[in-house]
Formats: sequence, C-alpha cells, structure tokens
Amino acid sequence: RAAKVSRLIEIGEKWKEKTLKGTPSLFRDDANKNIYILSMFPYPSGILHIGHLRVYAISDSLNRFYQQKGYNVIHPMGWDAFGLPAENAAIERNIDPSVWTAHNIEKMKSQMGNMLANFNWERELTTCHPDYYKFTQLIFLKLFKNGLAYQKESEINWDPIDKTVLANEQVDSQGKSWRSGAIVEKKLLKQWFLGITNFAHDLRSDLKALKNWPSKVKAMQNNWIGESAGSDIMFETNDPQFNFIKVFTTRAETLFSVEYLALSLGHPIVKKRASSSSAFEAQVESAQALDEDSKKGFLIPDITAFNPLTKKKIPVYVASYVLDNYGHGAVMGCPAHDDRDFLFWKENNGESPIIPCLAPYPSTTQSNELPFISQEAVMSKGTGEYEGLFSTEARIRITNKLQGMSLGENVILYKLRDWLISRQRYWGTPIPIVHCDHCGPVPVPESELPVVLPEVKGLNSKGNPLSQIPEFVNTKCPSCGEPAKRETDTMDTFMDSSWYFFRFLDPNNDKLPFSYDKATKNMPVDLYIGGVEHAILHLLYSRFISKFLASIGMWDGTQLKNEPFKRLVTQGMVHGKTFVNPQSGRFLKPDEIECTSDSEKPFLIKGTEIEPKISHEKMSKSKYNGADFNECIAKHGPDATRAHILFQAPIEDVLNWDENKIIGVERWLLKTMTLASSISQKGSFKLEYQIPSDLNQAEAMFHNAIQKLLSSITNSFERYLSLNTVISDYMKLTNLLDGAMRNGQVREEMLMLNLKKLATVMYPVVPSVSEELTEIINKSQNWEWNQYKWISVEPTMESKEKSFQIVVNGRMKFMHVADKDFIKGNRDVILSQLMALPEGKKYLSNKRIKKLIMKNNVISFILDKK
Ligand code: ANZ
Ligand code: ZN
Repeated sequence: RAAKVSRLIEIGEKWKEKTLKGTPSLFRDDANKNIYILSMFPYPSGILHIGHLRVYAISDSLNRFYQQKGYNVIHPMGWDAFGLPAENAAIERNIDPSVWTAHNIEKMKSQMGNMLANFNWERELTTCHPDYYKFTQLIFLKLFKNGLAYQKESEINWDPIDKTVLANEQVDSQGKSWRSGAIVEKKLLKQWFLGITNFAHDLRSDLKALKNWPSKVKAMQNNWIGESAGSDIMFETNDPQFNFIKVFTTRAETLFSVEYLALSLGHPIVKKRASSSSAFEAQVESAQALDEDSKKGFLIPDITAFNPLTKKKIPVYVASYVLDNYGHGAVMGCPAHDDRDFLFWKENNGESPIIPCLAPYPSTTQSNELPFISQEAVMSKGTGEYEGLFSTEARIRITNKLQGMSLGENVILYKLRDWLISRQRYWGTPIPIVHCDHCGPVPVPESELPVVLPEVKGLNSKGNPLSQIPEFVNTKCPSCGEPAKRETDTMDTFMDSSWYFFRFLDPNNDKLPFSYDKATKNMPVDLYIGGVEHAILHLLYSRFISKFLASIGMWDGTQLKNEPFKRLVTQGMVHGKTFVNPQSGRFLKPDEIECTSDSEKPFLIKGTEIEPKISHEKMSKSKYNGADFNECIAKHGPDATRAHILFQAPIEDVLNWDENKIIGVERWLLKTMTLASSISQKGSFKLEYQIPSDLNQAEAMFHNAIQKLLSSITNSFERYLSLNTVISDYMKLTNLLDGAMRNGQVREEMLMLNLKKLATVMYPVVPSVSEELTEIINKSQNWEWNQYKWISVEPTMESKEKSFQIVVNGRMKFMHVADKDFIKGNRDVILSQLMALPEGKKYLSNKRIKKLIMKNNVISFILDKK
C-alpha cells in the first residue's frame, strides 16, 4: 500500500507545474463569460493552516470547474499584510516588519503551490506596499472631502507604563496590559472616524437584495446595524439652562405611565452638575464603577420635568443603565410597562404605586400583572381621547399630537456607530492629513500620495511610533505653507481590506485605485468564500466602502444595489482530534498516544491500559490537536488531501479532521488509475466515438446511471455548492465503470467514452490525478485528447431490448431479455426461442400448454399439471 500511496505523491509532483496553470486559456473562449470567485485573503502569518486548506480547496475546485465550462475565471490571491502581529514580531526579533512580512508571503505562496491552488498571481496585491496603500489613502481623502472622515474625542485603552494605546484584544480579562501588566486606563483622545452611519439605512435595507447570502449572516448584520423606529419626545424642565430633556422611545403610548426621567452618566446635565458640585461628582464616579445592567441610580436635586401630555411633575434621576451613546442618553421611565424601568423604580423608589396606562386585549388570557410589557394592548381608562385604542395606533396619534406641539417627532435610530479607524501603531496605512495651526486638518494633495510609512530602526512598543520620527512629523501645510505636523495615527487594517476586491480587477493601475469600466464589468464578486468570523465587521465595512465608491461615481453596481458580494459562503471551522486523560483531565500530545489493533479500543495512553477521552475541538496549541496539512500533503499527495477535506463535511459545517480517514479517498484515486489502465488496454478506440443508438439493456441502464451522476456533479458545483457529494458521486461513477468492465455487458467503446468523462469531471478537485488518467488514456490510444472541457449531460436512453418475466402456473420462473417487440411476433417463433433456453427446457418442455397470455413484459403459461 505504501508504494501505491507514494504514487499519489509522485503524481502530485509530476503534474504540479502544469496544474498550477489551470486549464489552457484557449478553452476559455467566450470573452464575455466572466466569473469572479474570491476567497478572503489571508494575513501573512507565515503558515497556511488547515482552515486555509479548506477555503482554498473549495475556491480552487470551483475555479477549475468554471474554467472547464469556458468561463474567464477571476480567482486572485493577495495579502492582508498590515497589522499588529507583524509589528510585534518585528519588536521581538528586531527586524523590519516589511522583511518579516515578505518572508512569510514567500512561505505561504509555496504552500499554496503545494496544494495545487491555481490563483491569478498576475493580480497579486499586498496591502502594505505603497502602490496599494497609496490608494487606501486616496479613498480616505475622498471620504474626508465628502464629510465622511472626521475627528472626534473618544475613549481609548491607555497603558500608563508603555505610554501607548492598546487595542481591545491587548487588554486581558482583568483589565491589564498584555505587555506591561499595568492596569489599563481609559483616556480621551482625538481620533479619526468614518461616517458609516450615513449609510446605515441602505446597509440594512439592501440586505434584502442579497438572496444568496446565508440568512444567519444577514441576521447578524441586521442586529449590528440595529434599526429602531420610534419617537423623540421633549420634556420641559424647570432648569434655567436646560429647558428641555429629549428622550428617545419606541413606545410613545406609554407616556401616560411615565414616573421619572433617567439620564446617562455622560448626559450634559449630569456633567454640568458634576463640575459644580464635588459631592455630586463623587456620586457619578461611584455609579461609573457599576456595570450597565445595574439598576442603581440617584436623584438629581432641584430639577423637575413635566410630562408634555399630562403636565404631571416628574423627578429626574441619573441611572447607570442609560447608555451615553444611544438616542439622547435619556429615557422616560415607565415602570408599569418596561422591565428595566420596573426594577429601577422598585430599587430606587420603594413602595410608591406604579400606574399602568395599558391593559391586555379584553379577549385574551394575558395576565395584567406588572410590568405589563406586551404590545398586544389597549389604552386604559384615564388616557382621555386615547382610551380603548390599540397600543400601536395610540403610539402614532400621540407622536402626531406632540409633533403639532413641537414637542415630538418620528425618528429612526441605529445602534451602528461610526467606524473608529485611528490606530496609534506603526504597521498600518498612514492617515494622509496634515495638522496646521492656521488651517486645521488639511488633506495631503492627491498628487503627493502616498504618504510613505517611514522605516523605523529599533521599533519598540512604547508610545506612538510615528510621532517619534521628527522627519516624518514635521512638514509644511499644503494649504498655507506654514510649518505643520503630520497625522501620526495609522488606519485600522479593516480599511485596507474594505476595497481589495476592486483592486484585484485592476492591480497595476498607477493612476487610480481601479478603472470604472473594469469594476463595473466584473463586480460584484460572484462568489465570496470565507470564515464566519467576518460575518459582521469586514463584510459591513466592505459593503459601506463599495456603496460609498459607487456614490462618488467610481463604479456602477446598481444592478445589485452597489453591493460587493453577490453570493457568500461561510465555511465551517476545522476541528482537531483531541485526546484527554480521563483521570487528570490533561490534554495529551500525539506522542503520548498509542494506536492499537483492537477496534474496540483503538487508542491507549502509552505505557498504560487507560483509554483516552477523544473529542473534536477547535485547534489550539494548548490542546495539541493542531494538524499540519503540509505534512498531510507530504504523506498523501495534494489530490488525496484536497479530496479528503472536501469529502469530510458539507462546506458550511464544522469539519472533524481525521487524517486516518483519508484511506477511503486514496483507495478511490488508486482505483481510478487501475481502471484507466485496464480499459485503455482493451483495444484501440475511436476518439470521436459517440453513444450508439442500439443500446442493449445493460448498456442503457449503465448509460442512464452515468448521466444521473454527471448531472448531480454538475449541479453540486453550480447550484448547491455541495462538494462533499461531488466526491461521493465520483466514487459511485468509478464503481459503476468498474462494475460494467467486470461483468462485460457493456461494450468497450462505451467504457472508454465514460472513462474520459470521469477524468474530465474529476479535474476540479484532483487535477493531477485527472492529468495522469488523461496521460494513461492518451498513451495507450495515441491520442491528443484532453479533459479541459466540461462534459454535457446526455438524455437518458431506452434500450432496444426489454426484460420479460416468464410466469408458469402463476409463478415467476425466469427472465428473458429480448427485442422489445418480442411478444408482438409470431407465437411459434416466441415459443421456440423460449424453449431453446436452458430455463425454457427446464420449465416448459414436454408439457401441454393450456393457455398462453402475453401482456406488457409478462409471458404467462398455464400448463397441464402432469
Ligand atoms: C419608554 C418605554 C416604555 C420604552 C416601554 C420601552 C418600553 P430599542 O428598541 O433598542 O431602540 N432607551 C432609549 N434610549 C436609551 C438609552 N440611551 N439607554 C438605554 N435605554 C434607552 O430600545 C428603545 C427603548 O430603550 C426606548 O423605549 C427607551 O425605553 C430605551 F414600555 O421608552 B423606551
Ligand atoms: Zn495652513
């Protein structure tokens, strides 16, 4: 077996160079048949892991399938190369991040080659190269000029020892810096934001146009955007400075049950009070330490608000459950109809009565216990003109009434916040802005791009690296020419990846990020494949930037609402086989495990009789369950590895990686080659041979079964993206051919014809074995046939023959295959033919035929029982 398997490795080597090129371009004849298949580009960490193997095996199989169908497939690859890991590696190893990154890219590229992934390397891009980030900067400037990039004070994580800003991921669960161990502080810093909220409406409503996205992902985006339709309501106050408090509510009809207003800790009124009273400030600070879910609060003295409808006087509280950055940082408290308000009021106002203004529909069995939060409600007594109205109708009328009084209006609110892109780190795209004392923030002229990221010697983790380079910082104001300072923040790497799919279409354009025509012609991406971990941020940012670029006329994607990705596939995670010692609960390394020959107890902990506990879990170093697919390729060859990972699970499901199970796929691949040799040796065949019309019965069944599989394979690629069933169909096809060859009922020409089809449809998944099969066939036949054109599924055929059941005295005795018009012939001829058969002799001879009935496929004899 080992020798046989090594053949798969050799074949992989033998055809590597050829398969890496994909099908020859002359087969992609129709210039207008384009398809764009994209897998999310990787971070160049230096090692391709098994999750990458899975995505690229999927995208490359589809790539090759569409090439065979004659499409021009755009199947590019590039590198999402800015970001913290490179910066940290550079600090640790004292090398330039660009050197580290370039080295990693080389390694990963060669691993992609080992798995036979056919990418359009002529389109390769790297986000940390100036010829790419120059245009990331240009897009930033376009946003800036359209009022969609602005600076605002915002809270950051501050490491007081390293004097640096930390990303959320760099703060551990105890609130300490991952590097210095210092307690991380919150600090306000002026930072750059992008106005994604201006697109909130479209980002939400255009999800409906994305028919080929997983509904799970659309639901996640929908929640993240968080649209809420409601009303703004103004409450007059007795405060001389703040005459009104504005609240946002989705339940304006509950206005009659308002007992209090609650303000967030950052509300202007609260801030004002805190600045003039240290006792009040202390209260605010202690409330700050509470979490949002806490229902604690305190009264603001000397301020009263008035209900705009009832004119009732109500107290104003500060409450930690009111969020600063949602709505107006203020809520109208309705203890009778809202859970949180109910708890707050209980906690802070003891026993004072809670008065509802809504009741259940009269005919329902809902309990009217408080808080009564159902919206299937009618307005209670005491609500005047609204009494008896449904909750939803009263809501509209009340808001309209308030609007007439200029005390309310309908609004739509979003949870989505503007996108904070400032990073106080080195390894990112510099923000192309100059700060001038006279002119404020001034954009660097487009003609001066890129603002090059300067080289840094001895990069360290302290402070903001760019701000420590005077030659970078000090410059002239592009507007007035006075000395000025460059912006020293770099951009969030999500900015780099928010437009790379456009650049792939025009990677060498040095004037523009991409040409209008190329983008308009090839966008949206037809199929985007990647991890579900990007379901929110990356996909949302990409949608935003695509819509923005369309809004300024850089491309036209109106046929799909200027959306970048037509179909999205999120592949499942790959889990690794994990061994745990059942006694200690400790994770075990592979070399602590021994394989047994006992199928009941296949594994033991070495040197013991203890069976380890086995599960499949997310791969991690601490669980020793990582699998290196490079080793797998070295041991089993690229084709078996690709087919195995596709075979093990449907694309979207979790895949439990078990290298041992690759045997099934290996056996199949070896069998195809044996089969190819056997059929090829049967004779010399005509290259143009077509399916004959005079099929015998076995041939017709064979033909029809093959067509069914070919059609299933085509549909699995094209419609269902069901690549695991593709592999099982390959195996069925192989077995069908093998069976037909063994039983000899199908003519050899047909075996050869279908062997060629097998080699053809296998190409997308196992390109080098497909090449080998082709070579076996061509050598034996002296052909120059190739497998690069996808097969067409033929109509099913009927045999010229039919099986007849021979029934004797009511019992089925034997079958006879004959021309389908057999029973329409002369009775004596029929009888003599049947009598000539061995079974005929046995059951029919020397008996007197009392009756003979022939109908459909039944020939029934009634014989004398003597
Ligand atoms: C009165 C009321 C009565 C409310 C009732 C609900 C039920 P969504 O749907 O998520 O948009 N709210 C408004 N601003 C808030 C803030 N800054 N922090 C915390 N909560 C805030 O939620 C809207 C509801 O959340 C609003 O409607 C408001 O409470 C509260 F029976 O107003 B409601
Ligand atoms: Zn200036």
